[in-house]
Amino acid sequence: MAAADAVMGLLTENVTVVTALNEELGPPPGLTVAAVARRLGVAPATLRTWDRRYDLGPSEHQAGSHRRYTAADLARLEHMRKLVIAGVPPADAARDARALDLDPADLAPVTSLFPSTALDSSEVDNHNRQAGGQVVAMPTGSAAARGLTRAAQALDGASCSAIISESLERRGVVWTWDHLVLPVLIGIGRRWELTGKGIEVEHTISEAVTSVFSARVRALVAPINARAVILAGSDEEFHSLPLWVTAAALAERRIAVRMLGSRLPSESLIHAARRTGPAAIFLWSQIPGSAHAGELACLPKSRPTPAVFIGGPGWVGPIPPGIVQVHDLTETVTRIARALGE
Ligand code: B12
Repeated sequence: MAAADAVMGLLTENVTVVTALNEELGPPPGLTVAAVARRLGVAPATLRTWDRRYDLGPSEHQAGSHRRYTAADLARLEHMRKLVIAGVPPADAARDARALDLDPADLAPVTSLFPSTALDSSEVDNHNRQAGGQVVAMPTGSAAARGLTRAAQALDGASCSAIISESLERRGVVWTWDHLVLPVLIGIGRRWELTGKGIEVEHTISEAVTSVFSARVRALVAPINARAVILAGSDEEFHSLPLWVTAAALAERRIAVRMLGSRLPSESLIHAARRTGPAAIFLWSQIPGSAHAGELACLPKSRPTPAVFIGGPGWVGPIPPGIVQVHDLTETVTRIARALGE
């Protein structure tokens, strides 16, 4: 009897969910603005603008009800979003999206496109406002930087990686970091600082940056350095992107590194330095006050003595003699290469 009650309870619950879903979907076929916004990762206001300005709105219309997006509308909007993320001006992207030759047979039925965890339109607006994501003003930098910001805000890691990879192919590691990735990271960090929201956006871009730059590092064959170069983050330091970009920039010069990652305890650093006898050590600390430069005085004095570089805003205290603070990627890579005799 108890089991039967439980089954009845579940059934009732399911009916409620399905009813809510059907209400959200409205009379099929058709998706609401909220549903499409959620699927594309853009604000509903953006969809309304695209409708008004570029005639990319919902084509389903039934008297007395809100207009609904069809699967074809959604395909055009997805195309539009991809092009905008890739840096194509919105008017051109919209022209391209409107001209798409779509075969209805290739499109998924609209009812299969909606996730079961539906939010209503006010919830989506609210979610977007809070997400530190979709409603952030775009940076005024290059089209690629705007595209990268949009892709990160849409939690679209694949597009982030594609944009970064394309820039790497064309302009190399240093340019890509200084002019594409860094401004976007700083913008995203500012957003978090102002709202306390958007860690998921930080994670999306961080994963993309790490995977693209680390792939560069792995692709290095026949490095020119015989002696090791150690890269590591200070104890309790989570930020690792500057380490990966440094490794990738060195790989571009055919210099291999021993990447020891973020949060390396001091004893482990000392141990690693003893074991590998490096020519250079580069340590990153991001969070201000989190790393004490004075503690580095206890690094082993192997012969020949390694060149020790520290970078990032996290270091405090007097810097022991022989340790050099570096201030940007170019300086870091140049000094490490010099320490290797390059
Ligand atoms: C991505 C990111 C994360 C990711 C890190 C992922 C990863 N694998 O690295 C995650 C989500 C884990 C994270 C966590 C945190 N983060 Co965070 N994060 C960032 C973000 C967006 C980018 C970090 C980064 O790589 N920056 C690139 C560096 C190089 O930027 P920069 O130091 O500003 O660059 C200057 C110089 O260092 C120099 N420079 C530039 N490039 C290079 C390269 C080299 C080699 C050298 C030597 C110098 C150099 O030029 C710049 C001059 O303006 C920054 C925003 C920002 N402005 O950096 C916040 C930021 C660093 N994070 C911040 C904070 C507070 C945190 C957290 C404490 C809370 C949180 N947001 O979750 C935690 C905990 C971290 C911890 N305990 O260590 C704050 C730090 C504020 C402060 N002044 O204390 C920042 C600045 C955000 C902000 N605007 O408030 N974060």
